[in-house]
Amino acid sequence: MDSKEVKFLLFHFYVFIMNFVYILGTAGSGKSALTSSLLDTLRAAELNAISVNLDPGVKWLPYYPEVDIRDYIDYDKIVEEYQLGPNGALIACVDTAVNYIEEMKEEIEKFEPDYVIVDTPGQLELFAYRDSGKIITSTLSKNNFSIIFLADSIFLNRPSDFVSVMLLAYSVQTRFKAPQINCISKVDLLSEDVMKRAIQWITEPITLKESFLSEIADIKGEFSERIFDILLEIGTLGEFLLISSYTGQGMTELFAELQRIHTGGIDI
Ligand SMILES: Nc1nc2c(ncn2[C@@H]2O[C@H](COP(=O)(O)OP(=O)(O)O)[C@@H](O)[C@H]2O)c(=O)[nH]1
Ligand SMILES: [Mg+2]
Repeated sequence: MDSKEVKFLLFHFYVFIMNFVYILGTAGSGKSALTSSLLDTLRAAELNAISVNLDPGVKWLPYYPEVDIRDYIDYDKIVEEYQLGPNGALIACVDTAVNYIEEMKEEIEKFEPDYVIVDTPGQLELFAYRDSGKIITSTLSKNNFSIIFLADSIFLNRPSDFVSVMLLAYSVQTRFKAPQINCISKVDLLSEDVMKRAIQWITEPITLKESFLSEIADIKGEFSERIFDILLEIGTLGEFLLISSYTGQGMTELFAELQRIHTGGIDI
């Protein structure tokens, strides 16, 4: 093989590296809205970004998915055929999706994308805590994927709410064992005071710890303190970004973090 051929192969290898980003989060946290704004951000940076919708039950999306689970699975048909309620039907749909994942992968590859943004079903547990979620991520993207974990800014109202989101973020991290960026969405809805307090909680965790411990003083105080310290040690809090898909706040930081994970030489 001469050097021209080696160069050609290297170039081909380079262009075929697809970076998968799965957006997971609590119901209604803005996963689909973030998929849309992230596509805009990546495309503005002249990257070839496509989207995959994995929510079989969604009626409307704020973006046009290049690959869509709804082309393979008919949610209404499954409800009718198996006489299931909405939650049972969604579980059946996501579990059935596993059968079509190779076909979806072929569809994705045709676009030769730099980034594949994957929008997951409304309810976090459907994707994060069922085996199908893990099968889908490993079949579609082998080990080359990251996760954006999204929680609604409503969780910034009380210290204990925020700590519970940190625990949730950690539980997703332990499930997927992938590089993960934790984000609080819809920060455009926060008052200036709550926003300031959130920034302080994130940059000076001792302030969050004090407020958290005084809020839950009567219930298992020492135990909670130890859990909080462990969360800090793991670094869960340091990685929280405050973002808004509507105003674009935090999107530059999110983009930089994604690029750092996917092209910055971090082991994934
Ligand atoms: N104010 C505000 N609303 C948002 C933002 N992102 C999403 N939403 C709204 O939150 C609701 C749920 O958003 P969606 O993307 O469907 O959430 P998903 O269920 O997690 O995919 C919708 O009414 C969105 O318009 C945001 O950044 N700011
Ligand atoms: Mg959605």
